[in-house]
Amino acid sequence: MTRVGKRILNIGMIGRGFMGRAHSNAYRQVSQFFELDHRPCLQAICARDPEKARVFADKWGYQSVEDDWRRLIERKDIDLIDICTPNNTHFEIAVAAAQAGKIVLCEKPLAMNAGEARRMAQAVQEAKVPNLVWFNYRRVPAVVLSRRIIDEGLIGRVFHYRATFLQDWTISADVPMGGDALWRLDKDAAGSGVSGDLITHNIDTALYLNGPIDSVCAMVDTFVKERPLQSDPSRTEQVRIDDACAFLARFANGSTGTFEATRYARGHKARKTLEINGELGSLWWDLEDLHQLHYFSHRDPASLRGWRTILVTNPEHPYMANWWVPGCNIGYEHTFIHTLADFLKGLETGEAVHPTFADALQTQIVHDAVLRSAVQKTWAQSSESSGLTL
Ligand code: SOE
Repeated sequence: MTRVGKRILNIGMIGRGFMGRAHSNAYRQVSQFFELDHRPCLQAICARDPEKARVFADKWGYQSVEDDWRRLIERKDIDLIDICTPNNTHFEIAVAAAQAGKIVLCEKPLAMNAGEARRMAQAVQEAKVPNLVWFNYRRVPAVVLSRRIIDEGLIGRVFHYRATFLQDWTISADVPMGGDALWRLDKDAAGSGVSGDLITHNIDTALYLNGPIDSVCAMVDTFVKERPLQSDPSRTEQVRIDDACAFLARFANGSTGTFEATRYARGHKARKTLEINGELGSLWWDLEDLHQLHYFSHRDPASLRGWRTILVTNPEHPYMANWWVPGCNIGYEHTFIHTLADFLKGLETGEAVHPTFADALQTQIVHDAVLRSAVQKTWAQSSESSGLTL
């Protein structure tokens, strides 16, 4: 306990890359902006290169450094393990952490495939440890507001769900693959390409807003067939990840969906969009302009009907009362702070905070179906029951 009576939650962070930074920032900020019983303490950072780990520890305020995640998990002074390493390491670390009785948080996608994800979800369920996957876009205020609008019946029966995630950073054939940051281009480390890295975000957002996806029909493509290796730029190897992925979906609620993700959409950096068309209205949102939610209501008087743009910064809007004054925006990093704030609240109430590992398993099941469908060139079922409590 601290002097002000907060329960200290000792964090053991594994990974010091982009996500290690995004999560560390959330641990440092959350207590300043949200009233919570728990106060995170940055107890240890773990990374393979001890020197780089020390530099990271100094910058972010971690108390100690480890270079072996197994040792970190054995430590009695660690309550929570946060996994921010490449996808091919999530399974082993998460299962070991759960078996050691630690709270486990994992960066997305949860696993390399649904088989791994299922065993991870079982491990946290058997160990009865709180768990969460950092699909952070569920916590954009405008996305949460969309869910409220849908739940209040304001757009009525949904006909269409449309999602994109467009980037352009791998168009040059000179971009190397493998190693720091660029492991996302290496199939052995990432498992897949944009389908795992970007479309899983959109699947998670869709499951949150529009419910389960029953079946999918997909295609994938790889435009740059060979790339130099980051570890040895004089060598090139075959690219085995998907550069672009698109699929049609049938949702359990009867609506149809289209999903597209690519790293070859010149001019787009992180254009994650969603559009939902219902009988009574529609919603449209874009991550690159994350405070603006576009809403059309067919119930408006005919002469006034038109798309309205809601600036989602009022205290009445999700999370915004915790920040500044209306009109003063927040950004990408806040979605991680919101995720953590909700998770810490869940520790107080004992209620699961979503997406849990079991929720992320559902996303992984859809993702597996997408890849299966693309290979088999046919529709694939994506609604297999996980048999786990969500
Ligand atoms: C890839 O460029 C990436 O950083 C993803 O790995 C993140 O999950 C996404 O939120 C932004 O893009």
